[in-house]
Amino acid sequence: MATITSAAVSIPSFTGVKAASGTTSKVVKMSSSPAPRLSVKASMKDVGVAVVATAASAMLASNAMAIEVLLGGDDGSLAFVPKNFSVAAGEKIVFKNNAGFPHNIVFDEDEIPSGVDASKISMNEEDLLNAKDEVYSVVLNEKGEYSFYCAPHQGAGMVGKVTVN
Ligand SMILES: [Cu+2]
Repeated sequence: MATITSAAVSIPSFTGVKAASGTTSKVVKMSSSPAPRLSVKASMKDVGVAVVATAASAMLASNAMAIEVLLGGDDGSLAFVPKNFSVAAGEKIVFKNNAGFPHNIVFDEDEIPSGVDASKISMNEEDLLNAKDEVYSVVLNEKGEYSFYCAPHQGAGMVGKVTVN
């Protein structure tokens, strides 16, 4: 009787993907199809590999769950869209330059959970996203409420709040 051990179907090294994304990495584009195209001529042996690859890409897809926040409204408003939202702990937040830039994202050190270092999740106040669709992404792991603002437009009301559940 053949038995399949869990080791035979385990997929190593994917936990590394999340760790590598870090807390303040700039992401250029997220691919919606992480799995390479599989050849139709695949041999039986390759088919086994393909099944594992499919499971792996499904895992990647769930790890890659992210919320997108636009910087600047389509109507030209200097705002985060949405400006108030919730994410799960560990979910990626992708801030995307849309209109009225340059923008940046700075977390308010007095309005984030205690123990979280604002400088590790913020852009430098001097750094700006200057081009359309340029993104800044961040992963928040501590639950709680975080207030943030765009340094150039804080006075114009470009502020936001995210609740991490
Ligand atoms: Cu701004």
